[in-house]
Amino acid sequence: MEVITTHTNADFDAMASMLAAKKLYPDAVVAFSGSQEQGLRDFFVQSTFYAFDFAKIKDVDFDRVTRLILVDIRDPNRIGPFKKLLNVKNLEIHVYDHHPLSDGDIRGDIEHIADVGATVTIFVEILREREISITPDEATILMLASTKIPAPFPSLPPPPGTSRPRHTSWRRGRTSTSFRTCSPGS
Ligand SMILES: [Mn+2]
Repeated sequence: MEVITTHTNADFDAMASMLAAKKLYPDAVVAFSGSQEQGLRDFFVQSTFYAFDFAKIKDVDFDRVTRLILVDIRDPNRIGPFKKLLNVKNLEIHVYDHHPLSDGDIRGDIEHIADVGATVTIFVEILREREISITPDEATILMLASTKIPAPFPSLPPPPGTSRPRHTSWRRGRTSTSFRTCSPGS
C-alpha cells in the first residue's frame, strides 16, 4: 500500500502537492498527517474540493504501508503519526520537497528536491515531462499553489544599473526552477 502525506498544519502548497503526487501514484492513499492551516480549511469550506478522496489517518492501515510518499516535507518531526512508519523495515520512501536539507531529515529512496518557492512547482515539471494530463480544476489548484507564496526576496533592491523591467525579470530568474534528482548520499 502506498501513502501520500505532507507536513502537519498543511498549507495550500502541501495540499496541492499531495493532489499532484496522486497523479504520479494513482493507487496511493492520500492522507493529511494532522490538521490544516486556517486558510486551507477555509478553502475546503468554500470550494467543492472536499470531494477529493482524502483518507483519514485512522483509516490508514499502517501495517500494510510499503511506500511512503512525502511531499513538501522531509522533517520527521512534522509528519505526525506517520513518523512511526520510518522504523518499518523495507519501507520505500519517496521525497518531493523544496526545503533545504537539515540534520536528521528523512532521506528518500527517490528524492526530487529543488530550490523553488513551492513544492508543487516540482510536480508541475514532472507532470509536464511525463505528459500526464490534468483536469482544469487540478490545473487551477496547482497554479494557485505555485503563486500563493511570498516572494523570496521581497525587499531586495534591484542590482545596480538595472531598470525596473530588468529588475522584474531578474527576480523571476531568482525564483525560476532548477531541478535535480538525487539518490541518497549524493
Ligand atoms: Mn508547506
